[in-house]
Amino acid sequence: MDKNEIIAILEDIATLMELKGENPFKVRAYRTAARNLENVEEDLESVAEENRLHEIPGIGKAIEEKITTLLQTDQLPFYEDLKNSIPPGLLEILNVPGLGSKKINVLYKKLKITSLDKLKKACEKGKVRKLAGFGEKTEANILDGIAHLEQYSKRTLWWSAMVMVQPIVEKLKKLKQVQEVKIAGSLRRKLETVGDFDILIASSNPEPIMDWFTSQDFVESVIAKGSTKSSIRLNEGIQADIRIVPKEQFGFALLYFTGSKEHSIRLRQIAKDKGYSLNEYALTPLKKKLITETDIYRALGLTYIPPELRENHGEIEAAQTKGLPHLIEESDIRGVFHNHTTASDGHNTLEQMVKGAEELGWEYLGIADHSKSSFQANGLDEESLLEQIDQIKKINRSKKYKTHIFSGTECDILKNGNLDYADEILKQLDYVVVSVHTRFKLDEKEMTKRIIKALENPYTTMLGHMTGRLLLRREPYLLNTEKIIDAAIANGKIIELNANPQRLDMDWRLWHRAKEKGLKCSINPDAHSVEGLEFFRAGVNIARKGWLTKDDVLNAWPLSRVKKYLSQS
Ligand code: DGT
Ligand code: CA
Ligand code: CA
Ligand code: ZN
Repeated sequence: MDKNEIIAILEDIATLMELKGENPFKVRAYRTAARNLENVEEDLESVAEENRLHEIPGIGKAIEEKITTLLQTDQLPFYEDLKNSIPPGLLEILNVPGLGSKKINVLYKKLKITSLDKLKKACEKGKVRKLAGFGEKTEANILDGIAHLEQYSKRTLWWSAMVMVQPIVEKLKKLKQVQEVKIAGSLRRKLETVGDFDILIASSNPEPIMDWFTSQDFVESVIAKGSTKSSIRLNEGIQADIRIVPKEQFGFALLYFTGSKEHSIRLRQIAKDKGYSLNEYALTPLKKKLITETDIYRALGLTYIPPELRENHGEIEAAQTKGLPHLIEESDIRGVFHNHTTASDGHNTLEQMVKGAEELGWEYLGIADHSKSSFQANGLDEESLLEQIDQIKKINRSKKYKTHIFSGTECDILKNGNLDYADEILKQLDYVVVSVHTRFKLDEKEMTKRIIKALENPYTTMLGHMTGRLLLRREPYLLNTEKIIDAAIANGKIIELNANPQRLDMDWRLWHRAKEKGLKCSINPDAHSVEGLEFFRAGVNIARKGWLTKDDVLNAWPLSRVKKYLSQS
């Protein structure tokens, strides 16, 4: 077991103990231990072998023993017992935004609340507001939070969905009856979250495929089974719809089941206006053989529309006039800017990150560790940041890597819109990403003003994760996105497209218009490890959904153009 897993378990233990209402000093001891472990740079196993764990501040005998057990056996009976001693419904309540373990303990003790359902009913009856420390506002927030959770539980992040569906598709491809397999629906349109999986297969012999599909280990239950159409529930709880069509219908079926519904409705209307009828089987009465989606679009007088754009956001009109943009592709990316190292809360060192970027074939890599106010993320004080700038200069001069390193920061936007470092520091950096990490609860006006002030700072290069949302976990903070986009353009600043699959922020629905107004984008993985660099792919998907071309995206530009841009901004 590695350090990060152990830290997560120690934090979990603290939360669970707090849920049970245990001694706050004991709870704090686990939190402190977890935090101090973050700062240990040595290999934890060697520290343990040399019996030096207790030398780490905040780690006493009891916690030392637990860490040793975890390192040696990958398990901790104390932790398992603790988990088992808590009603599972209480753990679920932990997911309600704004409800911490202390408050949940009060709900449990005073109102015997042990599940989300019971909590919802108690709020509806006005029982929660009467508890000390709760009040009407808290009660309303809890109800709001539960409503969001119910929505969240119906969908899955695109990135996680792909991890589940990809191996299934690979297995299907190997079946001899299968002529072609495609993922359809929102998954193919690369929507940030998906409701279910739609898998389309071409075959002249569907029965054996359906028999295979409905009897696999990954299937939890079969919802409906027919010879050409089935629905199953995967072990992960997600539904998958599978349809099998003859090869000659494949293009039509693919077009139909890719959707979106709104896009398809428009296509059917265009067909109708031309005197045809379009459905998932054919375009009648056209006799000509239409094989691919491209053929079908062409028959309707349209150029091919990539799945990402099929949202009825103006793509039909653009395809009628051959005006679709040449969308950015993964291979256009030449580097990325928003990345963390072990200097703040990343899991890999600067050089490991550079090596990772080099392996991806990138011309440049920007390092943007957290700033000093982000103490929860081990933000850098001025001295450490200046050291990092020096370190980067040395590595660049040494020409040890093919990838050029830019020194940057992810600088906190303070409550009043000021930045977390003074100008003398900021001016020594190649670029500055500015982000909100605290005080999420400001009203819309104040939050908008705060962010615009940060955009007006001459040293700001780009705005990080604009809305602070975490998909299926946390709603955006209140802000006027239109005003922020306009302020970014007016001040010549970039807005990032944070490519972390849980953020994908700024949202694709805003990019199309923003880029027409002149806004530039940077696709930023917000990587906290070498593997995290891979998130750039999720960002490219969303950039495509936002109609972006490689010219709209800073990190698709060659090194020389980027250097010039950064030196002028
Ligand atoms: P999701 O699953 O909620 O993330 O979104 P989709 O788009 O994957 O929707 P889903 O799975 O219900 O259906 C897959 C596709 O099938 C959808 O994108 C378009 C097509 N489709 C489904 N229902 C209808 C419908 O009532 N009318 C039309 N025209 N197409 C439909
Ligand atoms: Ca779907
Ligand atoms: Ca479906
Ligand atoms: Zn951040």
